[in-house]
Amino acid sequence: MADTEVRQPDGDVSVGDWAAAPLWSKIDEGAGAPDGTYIWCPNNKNSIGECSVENPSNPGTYTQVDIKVYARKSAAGGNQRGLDADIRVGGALQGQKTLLANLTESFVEYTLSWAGLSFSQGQMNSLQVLFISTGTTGGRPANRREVHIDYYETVLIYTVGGKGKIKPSISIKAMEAGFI
Ligand SMILES: [Ca+2]
Repeated sequence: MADTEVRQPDGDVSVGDWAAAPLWSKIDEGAGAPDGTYIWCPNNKNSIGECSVENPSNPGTYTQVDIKVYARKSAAGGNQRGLDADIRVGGALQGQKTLLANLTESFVEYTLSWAGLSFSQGQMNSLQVLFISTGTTGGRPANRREVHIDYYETVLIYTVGGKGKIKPSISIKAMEAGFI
């Protein structure tokens, strides 16, 4: 049985062309509570920013990382502007994914998952999240659009006891409830 733990950005690793530093404190409030302060990538650049994430507080084996990112582009129409994301654990990127190739002008929460992981609590202390603006940056100035992020939440999925073992007390409860 898996549990979840929500963690927030807690430091800047690489600002890139994103503004305004510090980035992490503007995107750390979590899903369901956008505070209106956002970071942005300028309308003439695509760039990668990276933040560290709060350490997990539970021992166990971390098998999946989900992210929830609240993003938009600065105005309707104009250039196609998108956002990709990646996560890094122990210095290793886990595979870049696309949130959306062309963001809307309204903030929307996008989710992505990295499944099939197997990291200890200690290894997950090194978790970092990346935000990668994509799309068109040139053309007529009137068509250029910034990429905005209001929050970037991380949901860590872990199993207590490691290796996916189910604690006896939990499995008995599951049997009683008819789940097994
Ligand atoms: Ca914010």
